[in-house]
Order: sequence, then C-alpha cells, then structure tokens
Amino acid sequence: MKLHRKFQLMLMFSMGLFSIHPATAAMLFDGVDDYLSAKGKIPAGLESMTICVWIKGLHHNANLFRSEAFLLHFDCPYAFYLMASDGSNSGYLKWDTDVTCNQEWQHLAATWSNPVIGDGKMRLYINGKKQKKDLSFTGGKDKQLASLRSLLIGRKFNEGIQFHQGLLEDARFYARALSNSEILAIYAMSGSDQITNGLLWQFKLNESPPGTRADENQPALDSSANANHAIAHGDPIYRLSALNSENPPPSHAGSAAEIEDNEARKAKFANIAGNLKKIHAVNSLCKAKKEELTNWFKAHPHEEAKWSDRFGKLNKLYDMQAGNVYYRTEDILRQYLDLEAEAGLELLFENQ
Ligand SMILES: [Ca+2]
Repeated sequence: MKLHRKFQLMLMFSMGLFSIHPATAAMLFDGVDDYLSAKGKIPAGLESMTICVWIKGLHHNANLFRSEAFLLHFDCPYAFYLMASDGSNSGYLKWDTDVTCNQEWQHLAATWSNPVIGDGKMRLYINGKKQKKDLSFTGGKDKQLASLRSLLIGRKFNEGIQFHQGLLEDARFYARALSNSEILAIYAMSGSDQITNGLLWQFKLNESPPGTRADENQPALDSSANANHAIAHGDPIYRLSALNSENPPPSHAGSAAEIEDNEARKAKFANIAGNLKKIHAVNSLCKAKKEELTNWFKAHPHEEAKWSDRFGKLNKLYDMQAGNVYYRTEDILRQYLDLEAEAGLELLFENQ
C-alpha cells in the first residue's frame, strides 16, 4: 500500500500533473492582535493527529496553533507539544533547522500517533520533508490526547511566543497521523491533493478577495465536512497568496506541460512582482528619508534638540519594522514626512 502510493506520487511528478494552486488569497496577520478562534465538534480521546499549514512568517517566535491537546509554534527551537487526557505532556519536539529564518512561503506539518495504533512518535515536516529528530510520546495513561474543544490560530502564546505576523494559508487538522507521502503530496500539490480522510478542520483562508478584511461577521470558513468556521479577531486582511510563484513543488525534471504551467504561473502572478517592487520602493524611500533627516539634524544641532524625542522614537520604530509588512513601512514614511513638514523642512529625497 505504502509503496503503491509512493509510486503514484512519483508518477504524478514525472507526468507533471501537479496543478497550479487554485487560490488567489491568503490571510495576513498583523502580529499585534490578529488571530482566529474555532470551536469544534471533535471526537473525544484522539489517539493520533496531524496539523499542517502554509506560512510566510515575518516575526520570529510566534504561535501558530494552540488548543487543549496540542501546540505548534513558529519558533526556534520550540515547535510541537502535546497534552494527554491524564494531564501528562510530551515536552517540546524542536525544529531541526530554524524555520523562522526563512521569510518565504513554507509548508509546516506535525504528526503523532500513540504506540497502540501507530509508533508513538511525534514528527515534524518542513516543505514535505520529514525532519531527522522525532520524539516518543505514549499519550499518557489512556494513550489519548486531552479533549479537543477549540483551536486558536496565530494568537499570542506568552510573552516569548507572540502573535503571528505574516501570511497563513490552508491550515488543516486531521484526527490521524498522515504518512510521509501524504504530507509530501499536500506540500507538492498546493491544495489539490484531496486528502480528506480524518480531516476535522480546514481553513483555506482564501475565501475572500485580496484587500477584504475578515471580522466577527465574516468568519474564516472551515471547508472540512464539519463546517466549524473560525471567528476572526483583530481584523486580519486577505492578501494575494503568491504561493505558487514563490514556492513551486520540489525540483524535478520539467515536462512540456509543466513548463507551460510555469509560464501561466508567471503571467498570473506578474502583478505580485509589481507589488514587491512597490514594497521595496516604499522601504527605500523610508530609509532615504530617515538618512536625509539624520544628516540635516546633524548639521543643525539646535533644531535636533527640538525634535530628537519624536525623531528618536520614529527611528526605533523604523529599525524594528524596516523591510517587514508594506503598510507599516508606509506608515513610518508618512510619519517621517509629517515630522519633516512640521519642522518646516523640504528635503525632497536629494540622495535618491
Ligand atoms: Ca489588527
């Protein structure tokens, strides 16, 4: 059976049957107060599980999933943690590599099965690839996880592990441990894998067009059969996904059909390149304005004393946010321009 599935997967790779991700949107979390909360009709006494998600994370050490039964963090090294029904816990299985260094799209997955129905191992996967380390966990006296009643996505876990900042797409929870090849298929097929056996939650996070805000009246839809929709808190916003253009399936010899697919993909996401250029432009304008004001104040120490408080605070904000989310850098640029105007200056990006 396992071999058969592996062969099927290899065949699909070689025939170029992987389709373009159908989604155009993903959900952007601001790292301040955005998160999702879902209640679930979940069977008690889970003996195995899988959680997985596409992520483009900008903030180190953020929480991805929190529930009564498990945690998954976008953190280094702490990653995956289970709570059993008898109150015992697994401790953390850590990431082999620092996933938070990668600010590109990546697919993260965690699985576990107890030693009765499976091998009693917790596992982590990055972009479909099983990591070297695993962790044994029996699931306590009953070999079952704590009753799972709710799921928080992206919410702050503690002072060290904060709100998620960045994009999420296609978050799933299964009441079974998926196999290596199933995880690989979810990664490689970008949403068209149709692996639904045991699926209890699936938040594609692509239900609204880019630019729309999710709020309490506009829940994030659960597309599993359970329809356990999630309430959006803090007004996260839908953004263009760009999943395919930035994270194509693992490299393999491209067939003619695939090369055509790639061309279509390039065309489809050409506007994203435009957006990225805009982000870079805003970032570099913001940087230039900061330097310009710094130089001017250096040359005019009397003026500097008057503005140093506000300018210093703004610079701190800039250092924290530069290169992160577009609208924040834009906002900082606006504040530099306000300060410049109020100081009666017109420096006009002389160095640009
Ligand atoms: Ca917010």
